[in-house]
Amino acid sequence: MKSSSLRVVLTALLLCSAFVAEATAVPSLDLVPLPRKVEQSEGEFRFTSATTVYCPVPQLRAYLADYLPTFAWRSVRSRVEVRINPSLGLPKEGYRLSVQSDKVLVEGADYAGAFYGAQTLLQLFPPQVYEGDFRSPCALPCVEITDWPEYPYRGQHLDVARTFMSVEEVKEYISHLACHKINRLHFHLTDDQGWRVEIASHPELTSVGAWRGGDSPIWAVYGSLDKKYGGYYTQDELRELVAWAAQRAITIIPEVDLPGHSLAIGKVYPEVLCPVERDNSRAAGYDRRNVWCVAREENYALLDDIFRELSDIFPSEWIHIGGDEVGMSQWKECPHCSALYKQNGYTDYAQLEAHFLNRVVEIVARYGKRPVVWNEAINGGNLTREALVCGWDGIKPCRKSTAEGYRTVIMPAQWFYFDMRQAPHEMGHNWAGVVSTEKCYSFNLDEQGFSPEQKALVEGFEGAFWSEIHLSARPHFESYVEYMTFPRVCAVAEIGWTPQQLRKWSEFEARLKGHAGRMDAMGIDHRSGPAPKPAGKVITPKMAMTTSMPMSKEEALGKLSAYANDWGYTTKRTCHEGDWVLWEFAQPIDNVGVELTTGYRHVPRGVVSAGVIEVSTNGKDFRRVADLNNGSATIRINRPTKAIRLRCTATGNGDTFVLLQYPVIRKNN
Ligand code: TNX
Repeated sequence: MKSSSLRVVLTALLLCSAFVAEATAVPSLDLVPLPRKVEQSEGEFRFTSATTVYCPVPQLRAYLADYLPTFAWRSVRSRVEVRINPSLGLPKEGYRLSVQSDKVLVEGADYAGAFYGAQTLLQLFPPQVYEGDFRSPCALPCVEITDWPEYPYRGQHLDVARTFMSVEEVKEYISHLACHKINRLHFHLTDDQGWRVEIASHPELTSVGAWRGGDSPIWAVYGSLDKKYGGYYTQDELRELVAWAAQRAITIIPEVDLPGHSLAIGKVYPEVLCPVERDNSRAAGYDRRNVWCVAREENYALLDDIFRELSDIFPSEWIHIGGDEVGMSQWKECPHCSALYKQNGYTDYAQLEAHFLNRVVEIVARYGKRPVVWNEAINGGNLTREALVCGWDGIKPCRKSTAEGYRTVIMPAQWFYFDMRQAPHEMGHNWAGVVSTEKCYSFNLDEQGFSPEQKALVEGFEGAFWSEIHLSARPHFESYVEYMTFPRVCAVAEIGWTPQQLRKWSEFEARLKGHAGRMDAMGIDHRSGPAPKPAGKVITPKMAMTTSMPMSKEEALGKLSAYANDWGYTTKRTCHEGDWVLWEFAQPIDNVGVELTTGYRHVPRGVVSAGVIEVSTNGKDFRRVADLNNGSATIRINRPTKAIRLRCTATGNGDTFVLLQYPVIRKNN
């Protein structure tokens, strides 16, 4: 064999062995999200206390120093370098990482690229690196990685309106997302239950609008029903968050949800709502109008103030202006809105919504911003194509939005809503089904019927954490938001980062096992292991359920008495003090636990907001055994019991109904 061909064979063998090594001998790196191109080879780079690191990007150096404090941060070139190199020829956010036995080099196409290269580098360390202050000597495996994201938008949504989170909590959340190469935080700052951003020109928005319950004009709902609850961010705090996120290559996109979901601002400035008379008797007198009047010209001046200040706080080129779930009956009843509707020749109130939003688009454009909207905003057909659309309400609206030429963030609830439960017997909503990590990871644009043209309009993906349940879960489940977010957001990160053809659930699942150690070290209380099983066998003893409240449906009480409707039934009005619900058993029940729920299971909405639970052994004399907590109580029955009664001790629950459920009765183990 000639020496040149020998070299070819040897090279081929070497390549082969490198390839085989990758498949078998070389340990899996468990990288999440999976980089585009990874070539592992034998050998390692030894990090010791004498290793120095050179990072000429001060912001990034400061970030890395929290993880790798022992290594001298030299201002001279070192064996380990992390830097920006715009002439790499890689797309935005791309990086190259090379670990050789004598040198480690991370080069990013831009700041984000260098940051992501550094993240992949950290994933090569033992998980303890995430505990901070990492000082042990260790070996990094030799590897060459070339990587860049498939999509420019890899987002996570956070609802701090229903449940407020402190600046420190949000910072921690952002830090955890950044380790997964998530680059957008969609910050849901306003909703019916609270206004959380300080607007200096309108201080009442937070002094009044950030609070619910107690003496607030915004009634309590979703937990904390017996006291005033809320909180908000000052502009200084928000600027601190923006800087924190920017250091982690995350852009915060603030959302002010308009023109619906505006009960809070409507309680502060009732004049922004349509001047319509409503019958509020079903809600014990509480006015629940929550939609901006489109025809009131002063409203746009107020919105100008709001978006001027917001634009100054948030450097993001995008601002989310809402557009979901608008109660349009208020416009139909409003003389001014219906006149405007006629004057424009509209045939659908969705056109009036777009009319309103187009005016808001003009306002944000004045401050150099581009609009993001929820998918309903395009239903009228007249919303500017400038808008970026968040497709949440199923896959159809995502297809519609891309078919109509809108750039779209894909986040249909059935795959991307992290307020849905992760297994059947866990906490969480279920209106969009069970959303396991596998379900989320399985999302595939091709399988969902997107054409190449439609795919080209996909900006990226986003997980959503809505927080109706967060507040009531927190007292007994401090880390609820982490548990609901991780590891599902790891799946979103990979869907957005890694090309579809490189993604495979079984491999992701295996990598996730290794990655779990990193999340542990980060202090994330992520979900893992098998789903919990319910405790105790459920029994359905014969009973009759009655109530003082009028039911919406004739058959309701019969069905509930037969344990027949898992969703519950609504009453015709909210609860009043003195209302009662009674469960009478044909044979006394004993040695059981009884879960009594008013409102949605897992979500304290439509609840009896305050009440007591009483039990009776003879069906006549009752003894108080518990107070309702967020509309629910679990009691232990240890003697033969004929009847259980719920007695309501307050009027109103912020809603127009109470949702009644049958009791869940479990045999004591
Ligand atoms: C629908 S998603 C909503 C939210 C709720 C969520 C609960 C969207 C744009 N609107 O207001 O929090 O469902 O899953």
